[in-house]
Amino acid sequence: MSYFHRNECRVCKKGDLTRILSLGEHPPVDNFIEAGKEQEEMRYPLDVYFCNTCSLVQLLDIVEENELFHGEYAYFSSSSKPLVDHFSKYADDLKKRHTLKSDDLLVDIGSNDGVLLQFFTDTCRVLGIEPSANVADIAREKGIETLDGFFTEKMAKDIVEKHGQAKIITANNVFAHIDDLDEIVRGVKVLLSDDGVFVTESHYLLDLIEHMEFDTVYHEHLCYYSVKPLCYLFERFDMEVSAVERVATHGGSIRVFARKKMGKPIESSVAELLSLEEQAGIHSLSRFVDFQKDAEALRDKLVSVVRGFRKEGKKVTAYGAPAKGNTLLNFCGFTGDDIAYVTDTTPYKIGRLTPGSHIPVVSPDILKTETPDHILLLAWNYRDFILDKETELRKRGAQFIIPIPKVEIV
Ligand code: DWN
Ligand code: ZN
Repeated sequence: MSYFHRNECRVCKKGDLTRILSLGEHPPVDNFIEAGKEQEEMRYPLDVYFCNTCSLVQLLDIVEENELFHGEYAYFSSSSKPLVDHFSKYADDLKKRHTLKSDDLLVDIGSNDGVLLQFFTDTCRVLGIEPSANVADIAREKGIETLDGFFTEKMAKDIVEKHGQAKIITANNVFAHIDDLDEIVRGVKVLLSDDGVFVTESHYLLDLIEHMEFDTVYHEHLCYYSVKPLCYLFERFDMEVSAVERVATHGGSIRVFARKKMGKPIESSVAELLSLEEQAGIHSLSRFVDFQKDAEALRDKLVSVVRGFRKEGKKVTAYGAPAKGNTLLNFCGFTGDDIAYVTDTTPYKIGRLTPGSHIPVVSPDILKTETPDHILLLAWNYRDFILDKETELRKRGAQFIIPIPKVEIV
């Protein structure tokens, strides 16, 4: 298992970079392990940098992608109902924005278990691209043609030869995971029709910094996008950002529409969000000077709350085993002595241990009979849905600890 350190920004290729956050050494957050395999675990530096040229916030320690996305990838987008609902609405929004004919092709890069494409199978031709075979198989079971592997310019040429160019290409919670962005954008230019649109959705830097969502920092997430560096990137390929939308998913995300330059007008949403970013200061290094201190302060508060409860003999468990939850657990240094178990709805995760903290992941069924005193909500991005769903558990006396954007007990 290997990683390497990049010395230049992956968008502008300049080397004027400043480290703004260091979370220590962490194992890949989606590598849930079987008991007995704790010793095999590798840890890598988890440091975040700011590019003083194009303002891209990014990781420069890159874990080899087959170490992160492999035949046993643990993330199934359809494991969270709120996320399936999100992609259903996303599909409706896209259909409203872009009239699709039955012969049009929609390609989803990083299509996971077909969570978005499933809403287009009766509208147009669809094609998924997914490197994790175990997840891609679920999409195929839904009748969604899915190519194995990582998207490349060569794959784009092969797709055009066989299927023609695409009217829409999407990349959801994928475009932030790519080290060689140039390869992807070159491939998109080959695959996208001249009147087509490339739509990416990634968690949004403005939400991350304003709501202290530092747990969304992990090795899969190489970029923490704002509009400015994305405009810079597409400009380098004679493409343009034509529209942007903020969406609520994953603690706050940004949906970015890009296209080949054809002289068409740019939506006002782009200038509006660029100006909001400028006012919020996220194009300047100074906005990030307290990031490390603020993250450590939240960590120290959470550790003192959890260990305070444990000293009182209380039982503390966790709810949801999201990728970000593992960054938080490991940054806090929690182990099974602090958190007895983590419940999660993903069959693949149940029966395994969380990476680094080695806490058992169990089925939520346990909560039908057990009432922990306190439950750390690691999947805080589904807070309303979960607190509503667990009303009865809370009536039985369980209190939830919400870690982000600030530690609170509800
Ligand atoms: O980039 C990525 C982000 C955007 O999505 C991927 N690397 C992986 C994933 O990150 P995540 O694991 O933090 O995503 P979620 O959707 O916040 O994960 C939620 C977890 O909580 C899932 O494992 C399912 C689980 N869950 C649960 O146990 N009970 C979710 C809900 C809603 C529930 O009620
Ligand atoms: Zn840069």
